[in-house]
Amino acid sequence: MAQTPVLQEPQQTAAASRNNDGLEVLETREWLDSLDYVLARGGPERAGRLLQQLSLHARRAAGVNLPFTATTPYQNTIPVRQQAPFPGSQEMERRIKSLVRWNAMAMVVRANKEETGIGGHISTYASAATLYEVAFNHFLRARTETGDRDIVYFQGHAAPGMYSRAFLEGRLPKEKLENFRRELKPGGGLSSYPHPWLMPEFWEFPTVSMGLGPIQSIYHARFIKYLENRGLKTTAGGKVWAFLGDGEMDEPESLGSITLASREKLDNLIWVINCNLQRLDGPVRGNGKIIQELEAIFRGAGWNVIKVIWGSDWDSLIQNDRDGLLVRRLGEITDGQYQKFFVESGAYFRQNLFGSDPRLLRMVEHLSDEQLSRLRLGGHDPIKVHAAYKSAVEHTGAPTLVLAKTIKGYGLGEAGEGKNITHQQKKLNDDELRMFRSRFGIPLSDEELHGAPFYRPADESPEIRYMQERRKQLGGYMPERKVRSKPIKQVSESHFEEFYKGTEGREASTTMVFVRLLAKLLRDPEIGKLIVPIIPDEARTFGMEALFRQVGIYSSVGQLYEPVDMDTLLYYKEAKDGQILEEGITEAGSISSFIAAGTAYSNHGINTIPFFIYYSMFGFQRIGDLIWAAADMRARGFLLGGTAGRTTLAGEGLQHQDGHSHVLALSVPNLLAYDPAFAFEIAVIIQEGIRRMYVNQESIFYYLTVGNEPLPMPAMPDGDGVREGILKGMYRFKTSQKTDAKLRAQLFGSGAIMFEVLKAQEILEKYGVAADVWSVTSYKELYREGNDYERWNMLHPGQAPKVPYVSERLKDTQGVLVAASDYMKVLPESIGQWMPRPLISLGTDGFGRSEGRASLRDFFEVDAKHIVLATLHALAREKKIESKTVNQAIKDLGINPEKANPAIS
Ligand SMILES: Cc1ncc(C[n+]2csc(CCOP(=O)(O)OP(=O)(O)O)c2C)c(N)n1
Ligand SMILES: [Mg+2]
Repeated sequence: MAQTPVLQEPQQTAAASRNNDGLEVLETREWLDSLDYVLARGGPERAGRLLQQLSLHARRAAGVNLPFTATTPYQNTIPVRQQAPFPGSQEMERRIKSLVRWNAMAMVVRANKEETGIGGHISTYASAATLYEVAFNHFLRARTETGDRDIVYFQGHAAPGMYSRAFLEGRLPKEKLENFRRELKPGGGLSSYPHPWLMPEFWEFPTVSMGLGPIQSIYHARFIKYLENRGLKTTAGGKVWAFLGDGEMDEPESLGSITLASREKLDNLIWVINCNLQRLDGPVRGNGKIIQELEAIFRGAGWNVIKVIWGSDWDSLIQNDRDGLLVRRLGEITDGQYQKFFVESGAYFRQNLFGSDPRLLRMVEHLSDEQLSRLRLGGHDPIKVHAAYKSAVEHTGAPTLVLAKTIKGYGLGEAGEGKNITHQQKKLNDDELRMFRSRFGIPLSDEELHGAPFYRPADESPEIRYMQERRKQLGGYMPERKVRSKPIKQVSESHFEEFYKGTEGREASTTMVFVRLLAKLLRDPEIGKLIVPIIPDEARTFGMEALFRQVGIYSSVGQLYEPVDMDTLLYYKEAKDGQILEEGITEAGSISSFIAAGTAYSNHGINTIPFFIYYSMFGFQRIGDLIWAAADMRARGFLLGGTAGRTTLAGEGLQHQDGHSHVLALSVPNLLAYDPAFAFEIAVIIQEGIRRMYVNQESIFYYLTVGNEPLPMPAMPDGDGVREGILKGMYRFKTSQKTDAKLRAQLFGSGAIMFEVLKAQEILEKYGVAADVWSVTSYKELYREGNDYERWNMLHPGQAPKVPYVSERLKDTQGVLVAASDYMKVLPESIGQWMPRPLISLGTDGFGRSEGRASLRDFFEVDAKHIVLATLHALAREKKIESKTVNQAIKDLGINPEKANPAIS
């Protein structure tokens, strides 16, 4: 129950209002007095029941329909009398907070003095300092009594505050702070924002691409419950905290999954939204109220919402507001206007907020303008923030949202407090530094101020001792990233052997092969339980429904219904210990689960191995930023682009047919990308992936494309170098038997197009061309290695040059070079520079079409006949054959030379 009940006056005409005014006031007072009596006797619960009965009665008796409202009045959710007492020393914590504020500000100011334009943010942390300090001193547990830990997503551009605190804790030396945003300085610096890739012992979650922290925190909290329900995580009780911006809530990823959190009753999740009412350019909702808007959204979604709007200074004003006049007035004012109040004088505040009604003016007549302008907001009051957090951690059955009202740039005064420019403020002049120093009581003299020096009291000072003691009580420092898991044992070879033999003429798609391998791995006594299959509602598309029954679909409540297909072998089995994460139609949610599972080795000391399979088109281009975050976070696991290939996915057309995910995959530095053609290639790649990621503990992850075209899977060729070649990116799959031929070619195929290349090899024999066929499993690996060696050679003149794998493998080959894949031409071209002769690349540039495979491959010019044509064309270019032979071939092969160019049609 809220504190003083606020009267929502019904709308009425002006005349009625005049006639009834006196009577209404009297009547209202009588009702309120009665309610107060009930409250005093029966408590808030009894009062709540009574109000519900009243509203029911009014509806039944006279059809009175109270207007739907998802919001509560514009006041704190926790009434003063239910507020938990503050457990620490307020004075000491204020002093510590001031020191953190100072050094955070100094870090940005100094960095920009040294190098103009280096950037950084002062005002975000300035507004959030209390929200963080209360959490650091009382709530965020690096280790709980049971050995669990809290997981914290820090707001990306509040990073200076986290560095500043770590400096005071003695964890970061001054030199590092000097090099904020200068990571290439000798000795290293500090990342602008949280980047585990760059600061692997400090940051855990890259949150600065806004919206990614919110969605990841939800799926992380859910993944923790999954680990617990499956018996993989034995410690419990940790919370997931996410500190977020109010502007950040505009990102679709921020709000898109909030109902998952309530549906799954994630009471281990707490969001703190810093409602400073501003984003980068200006107000978040100048003409509205972001706190009320978010309250409505989250309450509607089933969250426990705690508003922290007014500081303790407002308590008596609000308590004396018997008729709810003040709270109503506070609720009328727009955020844009509040922002104006923050920067204006107390007189302006009095006149414009309270001046609308003489009764309001009377409420504040005992306060001077100065006192009025200093009335603190809830988000700057440790008592209110503490009470909110305490209530949040104790809440059960639903996630909690704390909405804290603050001022952006708090404490910056003229330099930007509450101003629209504040987000970008990076410089303070001497006067402004002096003001900041005095306001927060930093013991630096005027002379010392110039240059904004860092300030850290001695280790023995009461401030440092206090903060160290608090962190000790809470189990250690935060943030801190470490690898908490041990390597796993090498996986048994036996799971993979079947795939080396091939399918002996039977047809199987590479997706089927993958699913079969996954099913085997799931049965492994060691790693089986660690595997996390993740699917965004496509299991049937990928032929994975057999897994439903084998390992079950995770559901926190089990299966509360009799599935419609119960009598079938492969029924839709949900279970509390189900292993599959069937995420529904959300690639963003699924990759968030992938990230949670792929980083559990560090976050929770559990080596879960995620396999996330999805429509390849909806991976890199749809959720590329989350994949980038996964890379930054050193996530491990396998991404599987299913139904891949622009021409291999028949029928689905322009939106589904992916011919570029491998090009986009080039951009992710620690990702290995493979386009396997055969079952044995998949087996080799996955076996090696598990070894490198979970035995060797390398910070890499994998992308494999798998197709749905049924094809006969051959046996793995004998010979050394095949396994190595598969992993390094290429190997010779089939050497031409035509030893006497004068005309020669080397053909490169990948994925399903490999089979077109093999067909082309046969046709070419009819033209007297002996072609060897290579399987290129990974252009990306070849490209990476080629560049690596190229660079080394450039930097080491006079030394024996390193030879890229491509060059080494092709050096003794003869003939023209032709590559064909189901991806853009640029993919093979990316390694052309290390080939001994010019390469002709066939690929699928352009928009897809709804068509069958044969027509698509003809349209995109990647089928056998076009590979033959490209080879003959290359031979003619080399003057090995005459152009009329090529012309004849065009006719014989039935190619229309005037057909439209697929790349631009
Ligand atoms: C996806 C994305 N878009 C844009 C930005 C650039 N950006 C950084 S901070 C910011 C404003 C943040 O406002 P808010 O979330 O309210 O945070 P505050 O600083 O006010 O706490 C913007 C637009 C970003 N970091 N990420
Ligand atoms: Mg903001």
